[in-house]
Amino acid sequence: MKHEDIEKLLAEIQALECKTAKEVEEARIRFLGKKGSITALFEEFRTVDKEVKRELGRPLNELKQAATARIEELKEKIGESLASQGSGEDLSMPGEQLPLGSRHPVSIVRQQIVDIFRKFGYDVAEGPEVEDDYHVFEALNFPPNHPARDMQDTFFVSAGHPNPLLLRTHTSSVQVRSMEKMDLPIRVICPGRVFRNEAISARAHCIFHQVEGLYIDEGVTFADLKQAILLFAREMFGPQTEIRMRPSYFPFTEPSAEVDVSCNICHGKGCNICKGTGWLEILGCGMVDPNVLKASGIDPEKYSGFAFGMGLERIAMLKWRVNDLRHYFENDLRFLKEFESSVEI
Ligand code: 2U9
Repeated sequence: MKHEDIEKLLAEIQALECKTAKEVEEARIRFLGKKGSITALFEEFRTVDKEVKRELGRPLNELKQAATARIEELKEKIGESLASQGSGEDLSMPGEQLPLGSRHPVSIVRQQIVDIFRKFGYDVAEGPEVEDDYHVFEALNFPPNHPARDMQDTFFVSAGHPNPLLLRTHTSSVQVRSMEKMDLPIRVICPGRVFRNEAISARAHCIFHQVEGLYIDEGVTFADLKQAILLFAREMFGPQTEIRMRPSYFPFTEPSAEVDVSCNICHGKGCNICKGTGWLEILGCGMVDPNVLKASGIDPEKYSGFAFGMGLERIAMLKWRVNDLRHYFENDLRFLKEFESSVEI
């Protein structure tokens, strides 16, 4: 072990330059690692005689200190320049373009319907999906033993007697809440998700979406209902659209009707969409039953009203000729991309 060995390493250390953190670490290992050249000198130092120890002890220690300090200095320098470079990315480059998604067909139809009724002066109201028996059935004139209240048709959340919690089977509960709190006249439209205990198939699903509407004022008649539905149908399906009404029954309306629109695919000639009839069923409606008005504290002698309801999946099925309800809930991109051109941004 000679003085020159130490001096040679010291010169190397002082001249050491590194460009990356990896190079600094490699240099540290080369000089100070277990098998590093400075470590090797320290091992040799243990074997030399006293006189050499006295002579080379201090320079050897100084060599180690100089190496450690230089390595630390280089580490700091590289750390600073990395920080000043940020992540190394060129931030002036244009970003990667994210693919634009498309609106779901049910959302598109809901928005169209809501926009039409907004134009007619209706407010939009929303309410809870977990509702109580009172707002879904009792206040809407459903008799206590009505089949819709059966466990086979309704998802119950809690058994609570006499007013169990359940998943609403229609959005009519929102209109009941509007009648409870809004001043008259009421013109309200209620879009929302509803739940029915149905076996899932191409034609039925346990979750679907509705838009319901309610109009209450003095002197509202069936003629007003018919005109509102006709105007809506022409806005929604085109100005040539005709409607027809067929008598029906709902616990909450009397009289009640189902509404068909003229098939704008075959224009009445008969096709497989309208099953050869020239008509497509799109909604149900009627004059609000006096018992329903009374239940929410509205005097049926003074006020009358009409209501209507429609299923959005069904309307979207007719519009885009979708043949299986399950497509709406599967989020298959091949299906969703079909509606890209319908996006209005
Ligand atoms: C109040 C009073 C009356 C809402 C109405 C219908 C007729 C109707 C169905 C269409 C297809 C439900 O989605 S569907 O299965 N709805 O036929 N709905 S009248 O009547 C109301 C609502 C609220 C207070």
